[in-house]
Amino acid sequence: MTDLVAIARSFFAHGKGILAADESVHTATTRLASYGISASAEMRRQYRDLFFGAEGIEQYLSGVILFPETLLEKGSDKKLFSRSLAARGIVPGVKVDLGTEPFPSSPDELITQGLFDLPERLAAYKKQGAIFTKWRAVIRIDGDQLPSAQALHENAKRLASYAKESQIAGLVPILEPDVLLEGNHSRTRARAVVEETLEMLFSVLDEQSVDRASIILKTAMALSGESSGKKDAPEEVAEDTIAALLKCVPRQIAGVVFLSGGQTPNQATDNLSAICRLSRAQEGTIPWPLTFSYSRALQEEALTIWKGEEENVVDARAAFLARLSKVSSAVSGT
Ligand code: 5MM
Repeated sequence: MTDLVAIARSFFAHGKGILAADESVHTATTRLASYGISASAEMRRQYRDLFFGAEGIEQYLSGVILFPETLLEKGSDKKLFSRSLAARGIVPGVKVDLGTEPFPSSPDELITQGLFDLPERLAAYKKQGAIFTKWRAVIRIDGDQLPSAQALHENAKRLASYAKESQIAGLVPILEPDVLLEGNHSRTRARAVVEETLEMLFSVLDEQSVDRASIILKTAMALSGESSGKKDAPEEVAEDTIAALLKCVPRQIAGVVFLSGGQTPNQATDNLSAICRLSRAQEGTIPWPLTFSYSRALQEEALTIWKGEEENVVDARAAFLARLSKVSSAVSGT
């Protein structure tokens, strides 16, 4: 277990964080299409290569979350992505959930699948070079109706079972209960749901005796819903997010990473900067290291430039590195 703790802590090296490049085939197809790029397996490989092949990413990235197919693919340097990342000191991991399905007792809510053959898949991913794993649960807010306690409980049980299996397999688990930005809720409501979600999660993790020291929490920030018409000040986001974490997250976990959740790259950077600033100002009271694990907020600007064209790769990579530099500065305060 000691090795897992050391690996989990290594993600929080000064100014570094995690790139979430684990879009499923469905999400990658939709995302590429939204930038006018028609998706295929080869185009998805080039999409990964755009980011992983950018020179200097190791200054900013401690880890990359891959989709399983990417573990078996090679970059334009003809090396396996997982090996070339590891050679640059960037730890490769893999998304191991199998996406969501409607929760039978509350069909407007989603439950994450993938426990059935998880031990076998974990063993295979480990052989293929994965050092850590990630499982995402999706939590929808709808007024005071959703999330239901039953859906929160079921998702928490599955996150806990996944975390336990991942630790048994010798792979650091990243637990991602993603409280969605979709909706017209207030920031206060989002904070209350983040708290309810995390309280449920950590109580179930304890029931299932999951080792706390080697888990990483990947959480949403406390933000007003995207159709609420409200734009939160970064300081407000920071205050509510830190308060929710302090109330619900045990001090022993290895660290907390944030998802961007559909915020613009600038919002995700500014909010993270305010969160980390507040954390530094409250030195001694915030027990865990904090950093980013963004997908959209890191990749969006580069995708706009790339358009799936080889001739745009250099400029797209420059935009990616510029955003990485800003997000890294947000974490380190430099
Ligand atoms: C990259 O998207 C990940 C996989 O999502 P799907 O299962 O829907 O394809 C997702 O888990 C991602 O790691 C997180 O949502 C963080 O990404 P954002 O864009 O919210 O930072």
